[in-house]
Amino acid sequence: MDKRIIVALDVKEKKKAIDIAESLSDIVFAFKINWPLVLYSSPEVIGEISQYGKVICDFKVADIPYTNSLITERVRDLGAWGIISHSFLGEESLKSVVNAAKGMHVFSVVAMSHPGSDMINSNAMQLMKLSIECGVYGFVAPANKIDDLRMIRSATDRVIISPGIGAQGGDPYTAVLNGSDYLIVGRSVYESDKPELEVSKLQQTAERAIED
Ligand code: U5P
Repeated sequence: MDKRIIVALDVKEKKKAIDIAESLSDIVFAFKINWPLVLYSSPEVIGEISQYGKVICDFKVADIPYTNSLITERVRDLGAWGIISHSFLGEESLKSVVNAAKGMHVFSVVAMSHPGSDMINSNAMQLMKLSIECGVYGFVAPANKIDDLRMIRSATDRVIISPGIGAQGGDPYTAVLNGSDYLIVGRSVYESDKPELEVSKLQQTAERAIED
């Protein structure tokens, strides 16, 4: 069975991030790096974590096309497998990310998991249409907002990666059943005494949902 878990490494200590990545390298689909880890260490952490698996940079790129290109090129050169971009900035901005990615996998945010995300989530269909036209590889859609997730799944066959499990209330079984391909999990894993056990349990739950 394919690996289904993406671990978000939102920790402040680089050593902790690397230790967790090393211990989970055989059982996760990928690692997700967000601004906190980069800002507490250095951009080179992208390459260092890449030694233990695919790295998706969750930088939610959201700027003018030229700046987006500079960010995306640098992320690719540092060794990332994927990058997460916002889509609400419009076609030119998102296209600049896709073009600069040159083979790196671009995921577009079309809905979010936090309270108050209605402003973006209510425009998810329009953002998806634009993202598909721009040639994104996949989407970020919330695991804890099942109506939004289901609607997004119904509009695409592309890959959906979903945060919002555990600490944000989402249930992994329900998320996979309603369209998530990969579950993004941060605190439930890196705050656990046994991150490997936590990932294994999530993986088993995802497999059960796929079989059902
Ligand atoms: N993330 C969300 N929701 C979104 C998009 C991204 O939680 O809609 C990111 C967070 O920034 C964090 C991870 O890096 O996914 C979720 O972590 P946790 O809530 O599992 O600790």
